Amino acid sequence: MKNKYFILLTAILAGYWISLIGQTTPRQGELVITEIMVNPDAVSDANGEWIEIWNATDHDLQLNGLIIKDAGSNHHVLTSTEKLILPSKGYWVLAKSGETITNGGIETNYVYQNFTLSNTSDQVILTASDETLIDQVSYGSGWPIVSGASMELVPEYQSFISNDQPGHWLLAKIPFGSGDMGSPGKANPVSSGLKEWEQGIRVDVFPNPSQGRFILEATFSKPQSGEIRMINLLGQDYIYKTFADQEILREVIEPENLTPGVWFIEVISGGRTKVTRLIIDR
Ligand SMILES: [Ca+2]
Ligand SMILES: [Ca+2]
Repeated sequence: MKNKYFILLTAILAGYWISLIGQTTPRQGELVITEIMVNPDAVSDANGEWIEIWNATDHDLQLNGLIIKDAGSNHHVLTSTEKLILPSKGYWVLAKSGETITNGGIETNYVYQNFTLSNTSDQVILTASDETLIDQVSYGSGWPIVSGASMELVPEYQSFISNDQPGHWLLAKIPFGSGDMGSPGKANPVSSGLKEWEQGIRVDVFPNPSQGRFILEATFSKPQSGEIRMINLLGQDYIYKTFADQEILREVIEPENLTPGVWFIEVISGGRTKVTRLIIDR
């Protein structure tokens, strides 16, 4: 009888030991932040923000107890009754919402709370349960942040040190789910060029002056995502629209009830703004 319990206990301990060896908790550099959706356009920020992480090791990692936080008050501990296992060399998407209808059409591996991404500057910090650092990314001015596209870490810089540099990140250019750009849960595409978002913009408006109807053409040296805004000296806003993955943008705009006078058309892309003057004369 005694012997039977001993065998049972040994078997349980052996199983526990195997699971400990097979799935360790991550240490510094073993997880890498590879993609960040700061400012979704197809869905709201409240539902559509997400972060992609990558297991850089040749073994599975157990993420229960992992902390995601910023330098401020955002703080979340990954919690589940089940084991949260990120396979070797695999990608996980940590997201605000697990509902594909409202989160932009992404498959999520984990849904967090109390963590939001500022559209201008913020930090994504991953630590172990004892707050020792695993990886962090601090983005801000000079980073490729636009509405409707994620920032993707260029694959050749896929390490926890290289992802600190803004020049190692690019705007995503391939659509997913509901139409925003990104590659959630998948390896980032190898890009042909660097810093497409820094390329120039050419904007033409004709006829100008216009009696109402006019054509707006914006030409980019590489496909771009961004926004168009039309404002006048009184601060009146007429159109506000976003575009994605466009090399030549051509819009026929037929404004109704537009106040005659000087209007400014702003094409905003990759943190740059091109302003063109338009006279409405009628
Ligand atoms: Ca880092
Ligand atoms: Ca990706």
